[in-house]
Amino acid sequence: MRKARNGTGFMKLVDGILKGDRLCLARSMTLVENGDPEGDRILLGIFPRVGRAFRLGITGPPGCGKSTLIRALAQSLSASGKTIGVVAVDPSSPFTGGALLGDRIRMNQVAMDRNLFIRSMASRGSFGGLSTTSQSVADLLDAFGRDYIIYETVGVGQTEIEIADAADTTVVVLSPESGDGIQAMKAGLMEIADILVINKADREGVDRLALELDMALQMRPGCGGGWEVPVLRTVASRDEGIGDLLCRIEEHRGLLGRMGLLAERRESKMRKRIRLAAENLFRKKVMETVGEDVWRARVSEVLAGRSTPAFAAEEIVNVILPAAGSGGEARRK
Ligand SMILES: Nc1nc2c(ncn2[C@@H]2O[C@H](COP(=O)(O)OP(=O)(O)OP(=O)(O)O)[C@@H](O)[C@H]2O)c(=O)[nH]1
Ligand SMILES: [Mg+2]
Repeated sequence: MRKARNGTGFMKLVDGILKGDRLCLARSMTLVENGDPEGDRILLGIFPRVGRAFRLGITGPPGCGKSTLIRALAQSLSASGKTIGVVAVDPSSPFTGGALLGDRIRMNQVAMDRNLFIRSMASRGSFGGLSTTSQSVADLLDAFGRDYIIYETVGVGQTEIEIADAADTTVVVLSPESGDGIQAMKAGLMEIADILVINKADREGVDRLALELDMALQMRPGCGGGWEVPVLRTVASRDEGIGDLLCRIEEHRGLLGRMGLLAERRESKMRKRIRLAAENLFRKKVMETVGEDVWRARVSEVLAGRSTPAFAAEEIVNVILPAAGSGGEARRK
C-alpha cells in the first residue's frame, strides 16, 4: 500500500474502482475501514459516481437466516445478469463459512460468481463509527458499478438498525423459532421494515408469528406512498419464496421512484448520515484534543463540589470549540 500513501496512489485506486478492478476495490475498502486519510480522498474521487446502485438492507435476529436469504437473492439477481455487492456487518456466520460451509456446491458458486462481491466487516474497532464506515464501503461498491448493494446486519443494537435503515428498501427477517416477533417489536425493527419476511417457514409457529406481525403492523403508522408492508414467507435454505420477495422489493423500489420518495428518502438519510459522521468526528476530537491535565482538573473540581458534570462538559467542549465559548468559567463557583 506504499503507493497509496504517497499521495498519488489514491488516484490509481479511484481509476481502478471506476474501471471495475476488484483488487483496487478491495484495497480501497481496507483503507476506508482503517480510517486512513487516503480512504477519504478515494471517497471524494468516486463520489460523483455514487448513487446509481439500489441499496437493500436486510436485518433480523441472529441466526434467522439472513446470510442464507441474501445468498439466494444474490444468486437469483446474478442469474438475471445483475451485479451485486454485499456488505455483511459483523456476521457471526460469515459468507465464507458458517451458513454456507455445509453447502459446498453453493459456496463455490457464490465464490466464483463475478457478478457478486462480498465484503465482511467486523464491528469491533471500526474507525469513525460502524454505520458511517459500512455506508462508505457501500459507496465504493456503488461507484464500482454494482446494480444492487445488500447490507446484512443483525437486528439488535442501535447501530445495526441504523445501517439497515440507511438502505432504500429495508427487509426485516424473522424466524418462527425463537419468539422473534416480540423481540423484533421491542428492538424497533417493525418501524424500519418496508417488507417483513418470515424465513424458516418450514418450521413450526409460522402462522402464529404471521398473526403477531399483522397485529403489530396495524399499530404502526403507514410508511408513505400508500405502501402496505407485506408479510412474506421464505425457506431460504431451499430457495423457496425468493422470487416473490424479489418481486416485492422491485415493487417497493418502483413505488419509491414513481412517488418521488426515493430522492426524498435519500436526502433525509444522507442528513442522518452526515449528522452521525459529525458526531463521530466530534467524539474523536474530544479524545484527541483534550489533554490529561484538563480532564484531571475538571474531574477534581466536580468531585470537590465546585462544578457539575454538565458545566465540566461544557468547558471540555469549549477547549475544542473556543469560538463557542459561553462562559463555563463564570458558571463555576
Ligand atoms: N430450516 C431452515 N433452516 C434455515 C433456513 N434458512 C437458513 N437456515 C439455517 O439457519 C442457520 C442460520 O442461517 P444464517 O443464514 O447463517 O443466519 P443469519 O441470520 O445470517 O445468522 P447470523 O449472521 O449469525 O445472525 C443455518 O444453519 C441455515 O442453514 C430455512 O429457511 N429453513
Ligand atoms: Mg449471517
